[in-house]
Amino acid sequence: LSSKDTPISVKPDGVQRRYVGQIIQRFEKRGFKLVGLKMLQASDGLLSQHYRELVKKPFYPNLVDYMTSGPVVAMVWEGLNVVQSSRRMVGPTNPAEAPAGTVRGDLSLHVSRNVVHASDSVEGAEREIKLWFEVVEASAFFWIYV
Ligand code: DAT
Ligand code: MG
Repeated sequence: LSSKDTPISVKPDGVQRRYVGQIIQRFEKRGFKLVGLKMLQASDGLLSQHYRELVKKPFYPNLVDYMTSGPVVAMVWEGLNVVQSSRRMVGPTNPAEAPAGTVRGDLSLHVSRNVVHASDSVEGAEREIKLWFEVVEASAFFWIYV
């Protein structure tokens, strides 16, 4: 794992609203490289580890209902300063505070339907990649996340 990798996920509302392609395009245009991609139905167990700091929050049951309401498109992106830069591209947690030009600012309105996930730190990115993906050597020259 490298600090040049970060997970980005399209949440169920983003998939349902057909935003997967647009979201991928934003990160490709910026210059990041897609190194992992899969569609999956998140389980309660996976989410309780992913959102382990939030399980006691009053909104947590709603968060799980939302995150399990349909498939998620989970990705890993690679590139210079990708954790911080992708987080900036995604925008603040609450779309009401997200500037236009950010994914959340352009595509969403409400904190409980904020379209994408991005990690907020290198440590968090590493932890989440390990939780959601396996890394495999695809050839002598590169590794991919599956
Ligand atoms: P982020 O997704 O920007 O990293 P977070 O890690 O603090 O934000 O929270 C994870 C998700 O939980 C967030 O995308 C939406 C939901 N959430 C956070 N705060 C919330 C709140 N006050 N009310 C409802 N949902 C909230
Ligand atoms: Mg977070």
